[in-house]
Amino acid sequence: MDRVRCAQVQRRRWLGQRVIAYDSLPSTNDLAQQLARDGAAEGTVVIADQQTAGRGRLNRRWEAPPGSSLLLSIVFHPSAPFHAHASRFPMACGLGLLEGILKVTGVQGWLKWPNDVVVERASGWGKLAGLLSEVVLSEGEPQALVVGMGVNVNIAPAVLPGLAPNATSLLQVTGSQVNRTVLFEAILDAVEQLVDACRAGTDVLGLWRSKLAWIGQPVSLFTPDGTVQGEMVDVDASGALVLRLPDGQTATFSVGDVSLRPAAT
Ligand code: BT5
Repeated sequence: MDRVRCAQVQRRRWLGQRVIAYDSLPSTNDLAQQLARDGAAEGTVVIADQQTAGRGRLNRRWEAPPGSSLLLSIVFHPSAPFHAHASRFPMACGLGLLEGILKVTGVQGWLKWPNDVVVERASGWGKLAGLLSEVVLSEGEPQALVVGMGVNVNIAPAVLPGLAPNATSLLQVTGSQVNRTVLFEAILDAVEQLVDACRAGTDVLGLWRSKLAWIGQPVSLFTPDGTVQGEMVDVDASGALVLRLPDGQTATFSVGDVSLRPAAT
């Protein structure tokens, strides 16, 4: 198994100046949250070759065979007003993932709202990566933001269906092994530049929207309150999903899972 060779990753600026690497951890997001509570600087990165309790949103599982993936979490300290800035950093991370993957492998991914990375395959859309953004609270106030990324890099095609029905990997898409150290560095570079741009006043919402899959298409949205069918019209200024419902009205959703629906014939 190749290792992610963090010592070879040249970090000149703030993101990844401190990289804490483990063979195995319960969840990189849990450790990054703990470090953020203990005062870890912005740009601290936690990375592991294996997670024993990797999490997705809504406490779902994130599974990856040891040494096959990039499993990492980044600590951010968004400036005040916290939520205005914090809403853009996960977008910057999603865009940085797309950019790093494209640069190293030539694979053009898309973002699936709210922040998965998907690719189009002959057999349909496949999920290549997922992001998990969590706010770290201190006495009820937001103190830091942790963004976790799980990227399926060298997962053998035969293993993928056991992870999730639509899981894919860079190995499956490209047919070759990808050097995880090189990909790690490219993703950090791209995220660093995008977050710098946010801090300098650029709103990444427009770019993020331009990379969203399925705008204008019929989708199903699975929410904690049930399933909604509609056309994916847009995202609003906060990044929430705007659907046109069958009665012609639009409705906005901030939580849920989207899946593409075949157009009615
Ligand atoms: C996500 O959640 O997609 C966010 C995943 C974030 C994982 C990273 S790894 C580093 C950091 N530390 C953590 O503990 N987590 C973060 P969600 O949209 O809820 O998707 C979860 C669903 O994806 C599961 O219910 C499965 O169906 C599916 N799934 C699990 N493992 C997968 C994989 N390797 N590839 C594709 N799909 C997967």
